[in-house]
Amino acid sequence: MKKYVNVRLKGDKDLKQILVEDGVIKEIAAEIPVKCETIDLEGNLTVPPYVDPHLHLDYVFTANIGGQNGSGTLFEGIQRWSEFKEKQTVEEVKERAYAGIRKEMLHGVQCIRTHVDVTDPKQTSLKALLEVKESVKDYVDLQIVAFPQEGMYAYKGGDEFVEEALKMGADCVGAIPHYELAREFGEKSIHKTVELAVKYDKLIDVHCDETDDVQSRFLELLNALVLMEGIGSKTAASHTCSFGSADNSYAFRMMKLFMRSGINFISCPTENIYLQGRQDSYPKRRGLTRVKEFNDLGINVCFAQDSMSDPWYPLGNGNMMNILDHGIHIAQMMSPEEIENALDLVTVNGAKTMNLSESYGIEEGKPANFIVIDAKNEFDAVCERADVLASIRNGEYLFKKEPAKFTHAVDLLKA
Ligand code: 17E
Ligand code: FE2
Repeated sequence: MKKYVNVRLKGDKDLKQILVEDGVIKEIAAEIPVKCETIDLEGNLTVPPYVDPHLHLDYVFTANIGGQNGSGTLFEGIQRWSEFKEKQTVEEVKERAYAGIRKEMLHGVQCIRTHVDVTDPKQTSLKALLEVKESVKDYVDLQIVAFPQEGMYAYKGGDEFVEEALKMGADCVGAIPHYELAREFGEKSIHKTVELAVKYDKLIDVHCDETDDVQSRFLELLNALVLMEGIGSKTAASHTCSFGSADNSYAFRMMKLFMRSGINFISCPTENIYLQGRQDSYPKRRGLTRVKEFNDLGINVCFAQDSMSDPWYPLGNGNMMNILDHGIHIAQMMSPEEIENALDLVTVNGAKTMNLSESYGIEEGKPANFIVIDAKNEFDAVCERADVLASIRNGEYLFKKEPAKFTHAVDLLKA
């Protein structure tokens, strides 16, 4: 047994103590009179681990392998990747994926959903990520999306590769309707996605309408089908950039339907502000979906990293605070209440999207998984883009680090 003391939980005025037994939270209270090993969290903000619900671990650190993406568009990224992917080996994908996970882990992420490109007859990426998933399970919850990067129908046999991947152990059905060669094929891919999810009892995560084209409305069909099947809460619509360009009369009608289905939204703020708006002159669109409006309506929405140095996006380091910072700026979410709850966008909302709520959260009976942030309250955490000082999983440190210390000139500025 061990006891964490001086724990500052979200929304609590008073510090708490957390008692952990066999990696599980046994009790949370102001004072727990049990004699055991004691760990002092020094009043720092303690929240459930960061969640990155949308990342491409088979792509990480390939930015310069397939040649430069000169136009900076989604479509050139797909072209670059397509030229490169045949050459990779399972070992290489594993090595890159481990490096990507390690980066995220060291920023306090403990739950990752990775898309894995299955439009490949050799299934190199999938084989690698299935192995990786198993070997990292003590450190991160890893979900795998069977993602047909080059289309279910634009790529010959793409739909069959998705189905095969589900049989091999992928957790979620993926799709990319805006990349199919005609609208009808995009729609067909959405029908296929829902059909496969029902058949194999899997979650859904679609790269949906990742374009500025307001005519791209696959989200409407996806939402309608999962609503009718009653699996909205098991479904995520990633990106939905075009919905950020849709006009209000359409958007308001749709948002009512999103509330009915319980569908989840994943926005990738750094990625999409970089990739979208490329054919705009000025004014130039931001490429983000309606994050603020979803959040106001209680439609679940979360932020994700998407890329770490790949043909789509040259930067990215797994620091969810960086993603959050961009997201709340681009989505204009800075009311006192929005700042107070901002961390939800990279923690609990992501966990809900991943359907992890049973094992996620700082509550009695759940695994003792949490991170300690170098701040005394939510506002300072966000305003200072505060670092993660420790990540604790099943009651054990994944890492612990000392807060930054300043010397010399800063003494002159003492209050
Ligand atoms: N593939 C895709 O279709 N969209 C993206 N944003 C990335 C990969 C990173
Ligand atoms: Fe993506």
